[in-house]
Amino acid sequence: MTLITNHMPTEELRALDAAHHMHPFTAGNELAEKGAKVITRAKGVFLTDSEGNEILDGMAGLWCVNIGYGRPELAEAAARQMKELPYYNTFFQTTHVPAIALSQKIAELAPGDLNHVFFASSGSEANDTNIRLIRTYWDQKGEPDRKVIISRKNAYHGSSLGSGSLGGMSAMHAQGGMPIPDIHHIDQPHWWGEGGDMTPEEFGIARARALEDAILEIGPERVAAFIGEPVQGAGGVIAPPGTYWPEVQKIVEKYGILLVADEVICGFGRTGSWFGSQTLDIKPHIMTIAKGLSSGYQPIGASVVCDEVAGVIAESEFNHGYTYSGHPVASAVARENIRILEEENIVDHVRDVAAPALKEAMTALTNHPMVGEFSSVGLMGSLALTPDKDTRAKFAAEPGTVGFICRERCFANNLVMRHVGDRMVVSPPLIITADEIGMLAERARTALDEAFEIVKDRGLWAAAS
Ligand code: PXG
Repeated sequence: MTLITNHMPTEELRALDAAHHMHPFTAGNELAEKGAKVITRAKGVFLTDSEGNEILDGMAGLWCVNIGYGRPELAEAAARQMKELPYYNTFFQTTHVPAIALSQKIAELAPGDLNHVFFASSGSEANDTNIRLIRTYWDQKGEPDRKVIISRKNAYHGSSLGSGSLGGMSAMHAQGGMPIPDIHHIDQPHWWGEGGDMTPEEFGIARARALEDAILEIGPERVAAFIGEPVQGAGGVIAPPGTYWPEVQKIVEKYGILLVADEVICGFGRTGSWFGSQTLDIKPHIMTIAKGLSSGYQPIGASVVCDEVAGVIAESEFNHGYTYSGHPVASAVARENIRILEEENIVDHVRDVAAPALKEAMTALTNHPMVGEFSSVGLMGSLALTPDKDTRAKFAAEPGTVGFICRERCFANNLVMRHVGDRMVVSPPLIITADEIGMLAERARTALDEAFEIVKDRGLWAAAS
């Protein structure tokens, strides 16, 4: 038997990884040749890799480690719960204290009458739950024709068949038979990339009206719901113009359809409020949560449901659930995570300290020749890379070529920033200090300088015609 530990040489770990481990969203052969970066430990906002590098994690893992790495309280909560009751289910008329305590707390924090929680182990599962909840709701209301869920191109709602179909990622739809029927995608409110000559305000209204156009085209009696991330995350941190959500809200109300806010990234403080819906003044009937719910320390997600929808669903048996719905250890860890977020006023820290500091430090990068804008809401933001700031031009090269070069230079400078096409996204742990934000921006500038040289050397400094 091979005992595999942190102390093994990196090359051996990489070889074993390449031999046996299939990575998500990765070209396997390419990675096998290059070798994966092996992360061995983490504390606060810093990761350590197997070569001893200290890397500033500008992505909070995958947008999820809100309270930062290495909080022993969460480990203790997990150990305590594992000793007392490591597992029991919530099917067939049973329950347990961790699920009760967590659902009560979520209901207390969630806006409006979002008082009911259906647990899952991820955001994807929670969005699959939502599809079935929404369609079952309309069935039970006597409107079984209302099946169509409207979403947006370039949305991300997960990777399972249902949630991936809700999402609007064309590269995902190209594989494995997505989207499932009765999901309709409208254009996204991405002014920088698609706004043309309109002002952001005009464009926000226009893209909201695309929802009304779609409802009318499909037939209002067939439309069940609209789903959107308050601020699109995986799509490149697309903060919609201020006019967008108020207009969407009006349209949703006019046609009496359900509104789902996918808060998987925005929830639990990321935007400077507990939920993105509060920051953007959205009134959803259902919220999807995951990630920051446990700061990623345990896999857990949920659908948070309003009184009306939960009341209708409760009228008969809802034939849906996961073995790990409300898993006691995940629930106990999530509850402890929320205690820390509350007691350490981390959401206020985002709003009052970290978000303004990030905006200032990253906006200063817009004097770099390659950076067109920095757009952010709270502690999620993105830099637009462009060969021509005035026209917001795209690069002539395949989208993402320049972004990838920039991401590689970030890595080389011990900074994790992800690229989405040619936008560089940032979403650090919420506990990041002003000094650490300064370090983040400094490393980003060095990476941009190095990437700029490479871009010029390779003849990529050219706008698409
Ligand atoms: N909704 C949203 C808004 C998300 O961002 C999901 C649902 C799915 O959650 P799970 O827990 O099933 O992954 C997500 C996940 C990236 C990246 O690199 C983003 C996500 C996941 C993985 C990678 O941007 N978002």
